[in-house]
Amino acid sequence: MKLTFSPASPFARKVRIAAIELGLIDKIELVPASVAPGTPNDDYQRITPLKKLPVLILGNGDVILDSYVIVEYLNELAGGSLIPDYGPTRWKVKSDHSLLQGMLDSMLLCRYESITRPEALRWKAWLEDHWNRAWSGMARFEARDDVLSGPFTIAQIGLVCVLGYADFRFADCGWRKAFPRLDKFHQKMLQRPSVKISVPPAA
Ligand SMILES: N[C@@H](CCC(=O)N[C@@H](CS)C(=O)NCC(=O)O)C(=O)O
Repeated sequence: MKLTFSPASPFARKVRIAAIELGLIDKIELVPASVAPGTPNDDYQRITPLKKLPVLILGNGDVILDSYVIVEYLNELAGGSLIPDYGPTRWKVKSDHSLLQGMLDSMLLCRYESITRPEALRWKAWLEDHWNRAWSGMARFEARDDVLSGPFTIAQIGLVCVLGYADFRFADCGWRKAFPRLDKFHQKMLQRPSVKISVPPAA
């Protein structure tokens, strides 16, 4: 299997952490890919019209896209428990992950708005709105004991990726001071080799 990959991508990081935890990382070749809004990449778009990474390319050429769906696929392949199989816990974990995914989407849009978009076209209120969504999400998880001290699932992986991306791209945002329980959670998670090895490189 091949995974299109960038060490800066929090979505690709999510899949990498899951693959390590599930014991599948040795079966996956990480293929560097470079994508950015406003920049054509015809070769990559032949793999996925959405021109986003990561995607997982199977041995038979099938393409699985969206980081959540890739993790779901790997979890099934390995018989893992990153996504609970049934019952209320399943829906709680999936819903928590959706919130975290939305937070990552908003953070990425903030990054694109402040770096990629030409300066004259930037929209401050829109950027602040998206940052506020990510920040409000962090405040929500600060109060979620069940996630902060619960079993290791896709929700915890998603939260690690949000906090790592905040460190990587928004180093001065002050999340540790504002959310001390998230800080403690993050420190605990960094003891896992999968989390430690996938920390984004210094910007
Ligand atoms: N929902 C997608 C989001 C993936 C995504 O937004 N990836 C970013 C890289 S971190 C990307 O490819 N951006 C390029 C673009 O939006 O043009 C997933 O979870 O895989």
